Amino acid sequence: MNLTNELVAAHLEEIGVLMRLAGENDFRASAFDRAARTIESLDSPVANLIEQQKLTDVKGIGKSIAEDIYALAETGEIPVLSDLRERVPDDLKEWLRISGLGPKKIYKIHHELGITTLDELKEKCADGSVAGLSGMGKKSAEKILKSIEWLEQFGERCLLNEADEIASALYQDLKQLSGVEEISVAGSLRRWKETIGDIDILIGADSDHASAIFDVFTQNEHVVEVLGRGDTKSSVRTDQGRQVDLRIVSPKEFPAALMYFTGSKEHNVVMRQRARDRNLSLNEYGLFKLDSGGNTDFDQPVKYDSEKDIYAELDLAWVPPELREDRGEFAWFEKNDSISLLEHDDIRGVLHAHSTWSDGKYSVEQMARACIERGYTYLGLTDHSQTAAYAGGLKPDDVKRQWDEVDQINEKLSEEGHVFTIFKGIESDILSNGNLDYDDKLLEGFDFVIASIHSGLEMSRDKMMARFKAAIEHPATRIVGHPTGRLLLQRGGSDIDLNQLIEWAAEHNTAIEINANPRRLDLDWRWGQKARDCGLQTAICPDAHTTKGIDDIRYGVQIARKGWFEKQRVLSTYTAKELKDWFNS
Ligand code: DGT
Ligand code: CA
Ligand code: CA
Ligand code: ZN
Repeated sequence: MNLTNELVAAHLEEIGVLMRLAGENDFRASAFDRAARTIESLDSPVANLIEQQKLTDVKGIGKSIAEDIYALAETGEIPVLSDLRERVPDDLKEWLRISGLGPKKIYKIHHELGITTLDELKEKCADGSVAGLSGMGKKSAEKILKSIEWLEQFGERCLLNEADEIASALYQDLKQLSGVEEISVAGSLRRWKETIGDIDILIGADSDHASAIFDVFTQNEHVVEVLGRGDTKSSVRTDQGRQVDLRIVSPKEFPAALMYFTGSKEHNVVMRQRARDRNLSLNEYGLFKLDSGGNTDFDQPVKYDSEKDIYAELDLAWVPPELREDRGEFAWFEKNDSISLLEHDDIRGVLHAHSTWSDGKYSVEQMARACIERGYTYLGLTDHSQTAAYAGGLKPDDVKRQWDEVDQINEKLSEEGHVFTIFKGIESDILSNGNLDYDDKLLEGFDFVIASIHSGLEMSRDKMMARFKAAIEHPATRIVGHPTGRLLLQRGGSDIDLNQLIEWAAEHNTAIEINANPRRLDLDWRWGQKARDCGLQTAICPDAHTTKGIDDIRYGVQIARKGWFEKQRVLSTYTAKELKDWFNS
């Protein structure tokens, strides 16, 4: 086993969680949490310390936890963890997926009400038993119920990054096999939907290769269960519980099959109707003429070599997969040959990132260097503001000290020959009365302000809108952060009028970010047409709390494309100079 720092930290963290679920001493559980954090933030590989038997030299790693880690290195297991995994009921582990319910509360409910299943929990929330527990109350019980509903609705889906990682690994594995002439991801992942049900992969290969390709697919190291296997399709479940469908069609059929299995269903319905209107029939096998009875005449195929050819037969230009949702693409591609959408290479800098000054895991300098390594030319640093005490928000004094540090690092980087700018930003909470989180004088000193709501997300629509209005009208606000506050597959967003918000923001020359964290992807792409009509600006904001978090920009770019954003309306494509001018405009 390759023992990375992350992997060791994950094991320790799991011990902490399971200990609490088992109702054990919270103090001991916390020691595992702390150790996990420590290992995670080590500068060097923990594997070296293990090899030299020097774990206890690390502050925060005691003798007993060190023994656990050595055991992990030697045997691939930690006895305490194996024991806990056995002892804690699987149903209780399921409860962890309920947003707002931590392991301590879970144990309390489980222990005091003597229940273990999700159904029992629902019952006890509804009948007031949960509300009656000390430290719970009616509000918490209602929240739990709502979260369970969410879980039941979306539990079978996963976040974009998870699906993307699984699909890429399988894709790499399969594409090099002999006989594979064409291969593509299809379905919602090719369309870059914000969450993914199952992963679809399509291969074009002659049928005599199919069996060998399916063998490799079903024997992949991440596959834990084969759900089905036929001559042209096989479905598996991966170790993270995701379903993957692999279909193999003949290379000739590949373009039509790819179009069909990319979807969306809504897009396909319109495409099929367009075919009918032209006396044609479109299906997963190809494009065919209709016979005199109006049925598909499989003996009269229309020739095509690509998706583009098929679209052309239906009087359309090729539609990028992101736009295949029946949301205006037909009107556009009837009239236009193409569309200019944001591209990954257009992104010049990183806006919205946190450092150790608030709840980020890396220093300002580390974050800046990580941006440089990735070829970006600026970092819009935005730690949390003072009210976000839970996230280490900056007091006015901290702000000034941070500014000094930014000046120093900017100078140092410039002396080293880097053309790079760290902008002094802040992610200011929008307080419940709509005020920003510092006085105007201090706010003026920032290069730019992202205004976000982090608490009181459940206020009424009117109150929420009043908060946003005040924040947008404040001259310091340049970008509105994650407007709905939703956490995908965990909790819904605030009840707000996004049409109105987009109009206000556009009127005030304020951008609304596309928060690129796969958990958020907020602004949602469905508002793309409204944004386009209003000329709304956006920024692709990774909301990075780690250096790796910067790479979430990838998902933000895809969502911006799905929302019809072209380069010009995306601040992250500006040069540092252009951005500075825009901040001051
Ligand atoms: P998902 O898996 O829920 O994230 O969403 P999709 O879009 O990947 O849906 P999936 O996996 O059920 O099917 C993949 C594509 O295949 C879908 O986008 C369109 C096409 N497709 C599947 N079933 C049907 C159908 O009954 N009618 C039509 N028109 N297309 C279908
Ligand atoms: Ca799918
Ligand atoms: Ca599927
Ligand atoms: Zn943030």
